[in-house]
Amino acid sequence: MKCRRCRGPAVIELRRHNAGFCGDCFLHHTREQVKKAIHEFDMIQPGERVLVAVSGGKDSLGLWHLLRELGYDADGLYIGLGIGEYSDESGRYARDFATKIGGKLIEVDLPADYGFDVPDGARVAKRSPCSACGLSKRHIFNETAITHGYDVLATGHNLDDEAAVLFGNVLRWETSYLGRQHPALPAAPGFVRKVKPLVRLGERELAAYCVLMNIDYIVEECPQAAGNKHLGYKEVLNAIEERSPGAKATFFLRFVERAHERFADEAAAERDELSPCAQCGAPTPGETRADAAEPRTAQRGSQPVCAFCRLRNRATRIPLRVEP
Ligand code: Q46
Ligand code: ZN
Repeated sequence: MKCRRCRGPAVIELRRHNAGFCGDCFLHHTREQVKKAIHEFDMIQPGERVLVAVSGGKDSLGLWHLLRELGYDADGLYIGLGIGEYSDESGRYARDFATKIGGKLIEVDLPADYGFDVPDGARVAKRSPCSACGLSKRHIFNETAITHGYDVLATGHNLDDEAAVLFGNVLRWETSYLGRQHPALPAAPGFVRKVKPLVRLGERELAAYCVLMNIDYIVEECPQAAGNKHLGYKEVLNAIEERSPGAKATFFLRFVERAHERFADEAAAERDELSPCAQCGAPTPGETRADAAEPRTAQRGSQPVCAFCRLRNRATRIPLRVEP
């Protein structure tokens, strides 16, 4: 097979694009896909400060590298989740990579800074590990980006991730989640802008990018991932992609283009009704379905307490602190 761009020998075939690429032209293709996503969705303006959430995996380290290559002012944020050796190891990859590229890495440690780890948080809150973990990461990403004055938070969600999330949201017709699923969520009071510049690239492309760029990343899967629904959705989508190359990209990118808008009003209305958490100040809904399972003591007067603070309170048994 020949490279589509230079006609030299191809080293990677991308069936979705019905094309093969040599190493250099594949790297060019990868950068072009990131540039295209950034421009198409107005993700980052020149001169803005970007905080990249890095886990030590291929997607987030690849994203950090790509953004710096494209000339963006991008620093990294690593969160230690307290998942045993996996966290020790992933932290090492993130730190080594930051040192290698001379990048600034902000580190937050869930056990040291917030008093609990993901396995304990999941156990006491009777949530799945990924649910407790996702809630904690979203909270800390947003809080850290705001505290450190970044304009935008970038995460390494790729096309496979987004298609799997969309698949799950459609299976349950989670209309409010569908309204929030977009490659670029604008800033709002209490929320930094959040962007996903890898939405036009698949997992395999990120792995190939890291290999070609000599980026060392953690290959082991998180031990808490077993039973994660998204892994099952990915398998289903991979089987469909195998028969119909390009199906994943069409599914997700056409949703963004043609259907997202239909659900956006509901998500915007929910965002407008948020009020500050009594403990941390982050925007949070009042009582919701999820709250109903939480102790009533989580609410004081009309001031709600956010899901992250409630998780933290239960995991650390810190008495509720409410500002007078
Ligand atoms: S780190 Fe956390 Fe993932 Fe591990 S507990 Fe689940 S969400 S699988 S990206
Ligand atoms: Zn809070």
